[in-house]
Amino acid sequence: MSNSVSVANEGGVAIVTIDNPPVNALSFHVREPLMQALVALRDDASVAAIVIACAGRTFVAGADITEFGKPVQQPDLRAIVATLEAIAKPTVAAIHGTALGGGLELALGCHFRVADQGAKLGLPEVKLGLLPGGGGTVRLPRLVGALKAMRMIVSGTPIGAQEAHGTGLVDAVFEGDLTTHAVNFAREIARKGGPFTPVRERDESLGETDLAAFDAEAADLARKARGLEAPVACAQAVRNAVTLPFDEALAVERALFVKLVASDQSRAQRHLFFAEREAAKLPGKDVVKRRISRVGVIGAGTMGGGIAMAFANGGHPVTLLETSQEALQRGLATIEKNYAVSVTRGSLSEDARQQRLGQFKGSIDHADLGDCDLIIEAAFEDMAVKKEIFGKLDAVAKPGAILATNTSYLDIDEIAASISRPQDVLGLHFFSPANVMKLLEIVRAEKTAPDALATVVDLARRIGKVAVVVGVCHGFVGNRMLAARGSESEALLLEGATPSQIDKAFTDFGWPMGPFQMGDLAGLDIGWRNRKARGLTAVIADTLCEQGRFGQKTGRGFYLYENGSRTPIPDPEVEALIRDKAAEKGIAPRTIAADEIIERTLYPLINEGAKILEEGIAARASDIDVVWVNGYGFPIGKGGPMFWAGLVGAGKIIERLEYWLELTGKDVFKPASLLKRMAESGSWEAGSTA
Ligand code: 3H9
Repeated sequence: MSNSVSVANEGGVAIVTIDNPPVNALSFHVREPLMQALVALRDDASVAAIVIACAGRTFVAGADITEFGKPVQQPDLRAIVATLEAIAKPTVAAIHGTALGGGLELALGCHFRVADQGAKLGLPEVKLGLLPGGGGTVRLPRLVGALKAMRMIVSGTPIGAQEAHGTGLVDAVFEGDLTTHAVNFAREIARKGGPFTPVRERDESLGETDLAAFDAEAADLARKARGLEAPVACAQAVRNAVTLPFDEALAVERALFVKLVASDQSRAQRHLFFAEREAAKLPGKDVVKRRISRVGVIGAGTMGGGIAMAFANGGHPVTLLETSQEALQRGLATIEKNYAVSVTRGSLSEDARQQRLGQFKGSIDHADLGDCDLIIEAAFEDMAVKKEIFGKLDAVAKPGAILATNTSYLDIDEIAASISRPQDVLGLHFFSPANVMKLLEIVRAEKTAPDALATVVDLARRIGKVAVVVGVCHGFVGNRMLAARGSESEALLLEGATPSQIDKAFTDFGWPMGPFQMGDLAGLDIGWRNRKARGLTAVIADTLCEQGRFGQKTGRGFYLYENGSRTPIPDPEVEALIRDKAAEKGIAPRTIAADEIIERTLYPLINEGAKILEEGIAARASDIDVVWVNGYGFPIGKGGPMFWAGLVGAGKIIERLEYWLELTGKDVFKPASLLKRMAESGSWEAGSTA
């Protein structure tokens, strides 16, 4: 056989082992020998049963995503599953690790599935803008029922082995050596004798489908999909499994898959899949990482508390430091409350709550940070405050401890230069709420040691964060680009758009919310303070803040919020204020189309991204996409600002930027030279310096 597929015969049970590291994806070099092996075993009289198993850390985790968009090399997965399903002797999939996508579809081609107790099974294609294209939408409902199948396929979330057993997806769950158990299982089944019913013929649970309930839930899911095509196609395909004959439903699934795989949305989502993995890669892979056990967090406010929870959730003991017992107790009480809410909601078990709370140690003495391997300060955003804290850390932290600041804007090189160990200093810019938001900007300062950087990149991944390494500049990648967007949002207000018109243009584009809803949620006072510190103004937002309108927390901001509700209500007072300010500036209001709102706000943002790349603040255009999708809600179906710029065309973006530059004279519209090179070469690569 080939290196990727091998066959052994254990007393009449054939074991077909797939070995294609790292995740046993069904690449062409696996499919070809797998098909040959199945055909040979089908016709081999010495074989009474067949087990399909995998070497390494997991069962097949899916089709090979790198092959999408290229001509399909036969045999494809569908042909393999059809061949497998037609074998008259019993076939058993032995699942450990993750049976995902095409991997689970392969297992659904078997008569039986057995799983290791730690295994996970799912069809996550929707996360790549696809639907399962190897028969998953038609076979899974036949085992677990249509409603459960739709939920699994539309969410893409895998289920554990025990749950899979309960739903009928898995026939047995084992502890210990899975292949041995699977062989014994197969032998026993073969001994009892057939006929063995393939999944395609098992439609007992389909008859129970309540189509009205199914359609109601599908409609709700479609609404939540916010313009994404894949979740809608997934639900449609599962419905077909109920209403159409098997082969017809399979043919429609195929047609939908072919359409989606060629769509911009799926291309965007596949781009993001690889971008997130690429972002975690640093040059000089072999650097020895530092050991991180205890983590210190300075500041028990919203940010510090969230950061502390993120590490406790990741299994790290945490020392939480405050300036007074009172502030410390307040911070710890909030953490306790947050965990209690998770238990009430059912997302955390009582055991896990106690275990996590057990990780915390509170203190008001810097000396207690002496046994921490990583210390993150999340104190007030002020250079003098930060320098004072770092001075204290310099005195108490153990040698080799990594000293991090959670600053959103400040110059980390300046902080590092103020202490005796700049090589240990870096930025860890978490996004609020830090225990929930996935993005972490890791800021490499001028003197940060490579091993310190590699350590936090690795650590971030282990606590479930999506990490992007960025360089030092005001606002790093995310907030610097946000500022470029923000100044134009305000300008559009003065020219005649209302906050709700602008926000609607954003949500229609696919954002979860627009800039003004976002500002009200985050608190307008944050940006106000930051602008004042830098001598900047934003006339509307500043006036709202002067009136005490800080957003949701004060019940009033760009919108009104009644009785603690989070639903924004347009406020005539704010609209009058905008008109007054515009009149003061001599700006006559005009009607502004949604297209203009998008290009005036997003093209400057992309332009700033190009400048960031040019300066080497981000290493890759795809890193910027990862920041925007995971930290700011950029629509995944558009792949992030830089990917989307490629779809729109850099030439068109430059043309529009130049138009607005001529009209307004503003710097944000001055096209970056990298944007011009992108227009010529079609690639951001040309200017990437890091
Ligand atoms: C599908 O199956 C369609 C079918 O329905 C129809 C077909 C007709 N292909 O994530 P990791 C690479 S769609 C190619 O860091 P982990 C990944 O890029 C597919 N490459 O590991 C990385 O490469 P590198 C449905 C893949 O342990 C390396 O493997 N399946 C694939 O944290 C390690 O990955 C999915 O969507 C792939 N399918 O997590 C599952 N998968 O080292 C996608 C991974 O060069 N995969 N790579 O950066 C995953 O969710 C995670 O990789 C997994 C392991 C949970 C399996």
